[in-house]
Amino acid sequence: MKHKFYGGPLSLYSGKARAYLDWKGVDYEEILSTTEVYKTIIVPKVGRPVIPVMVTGDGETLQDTTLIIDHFEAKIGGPSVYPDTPKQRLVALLMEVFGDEWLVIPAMHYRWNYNEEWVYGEFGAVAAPDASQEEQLAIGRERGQTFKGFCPILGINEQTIPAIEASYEALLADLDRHFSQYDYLLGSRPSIGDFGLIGPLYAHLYRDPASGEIMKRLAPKVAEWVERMVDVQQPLSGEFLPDDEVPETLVPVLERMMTEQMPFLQKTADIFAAWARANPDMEIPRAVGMTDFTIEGVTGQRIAPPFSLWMLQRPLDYYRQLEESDKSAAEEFLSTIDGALAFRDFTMERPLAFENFKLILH
Ligand SMILES: N[C@@H](CCC(=O)N[C@@H](CS)C(=O)NCC(=O)O)C(=O)O
Repeated sequence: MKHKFYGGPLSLYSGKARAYLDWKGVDYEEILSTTEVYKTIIVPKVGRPVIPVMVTGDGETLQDTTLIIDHFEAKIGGPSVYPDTPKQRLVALLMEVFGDEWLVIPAMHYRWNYNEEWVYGEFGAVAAPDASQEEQLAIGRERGQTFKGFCPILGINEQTIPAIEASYEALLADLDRHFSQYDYLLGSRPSIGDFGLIGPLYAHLYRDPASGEIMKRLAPKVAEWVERMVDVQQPLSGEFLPDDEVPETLVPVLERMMTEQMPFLQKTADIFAAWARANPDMEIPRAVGMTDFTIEGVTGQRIAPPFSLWMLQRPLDYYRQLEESDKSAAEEFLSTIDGALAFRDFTMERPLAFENFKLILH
């Protein structure tokens, strides 16, 4: 049986997994996550309505793009999206966290504040592909409202929007400089970091028409990278740069992550530690409260999601288990990145695991 991939063209994380599956040369069938599919397949198998979901040829259900990717990395072998060398591997893992868990902010802002009506139509087209356009719009409006409703709790509001836009435009400029020299983050092969970034930078920030216009105008090289990522010409091709080189052009991108996202993640970890002490037997909720974040000097409040900590554990665990000489190479590299102390000295009292589609204390 062929692997079945349930997702949708407008979905951020579907874009991440699909780009990977295509690069890895996985033979799969993509099935639209219609209302019927949610009801008969996704919710019964995963326990909640979420995409993407992969049901492998062996009947195993995988949710979470990171687990889907790691499953095929282990099964297929061959060229990997995880570099072998310490600095590149660390940067790739960090960029995955940045794309997956932080760039959702500009992605959601531009989607809902620049493309709202168009997106309703898209939601409808996925939910009920056979319905009339009018019916699709009505269905899409209802379904899309839920997602639009996430904007305020993600920290998107009148005060923060100018800062979110300034930060996104600066990020585009940095990435445009990078992609004018390199095909992918770390050479001619995409890494797990590229797949983290492609989620927000494809579905919301390239494919949504008004967002795509902005990207193509401000950062044409980023738009070309998006096209390379989603329209794979040669699966399993390319190499990471030799000698564990991390291009200089990635430094400002890493610094943006370290100064915007990392302090927020530390606050989230502190709140989560207190929550876990107070609620030892409770199922871990999607958010453990609200906390501050600062972008371009503007401070807002957003939900503190424990899931982001599970993602951050990947680069943290990798960094902390490095053997001496690799560790010093990584440490020396981090010392050149403003704000990276927040990562190096990150404190997480309660490690997390993600099992059976749920976060649990480790
Ligand atoms: N970290 C997950 C996130 C999946 C996710 O949040 N998917 C979105 C659509 S792109 C969704 O279904 N959200 C609905 C929800 O989580 O309630 C992954 O990598 O798969």
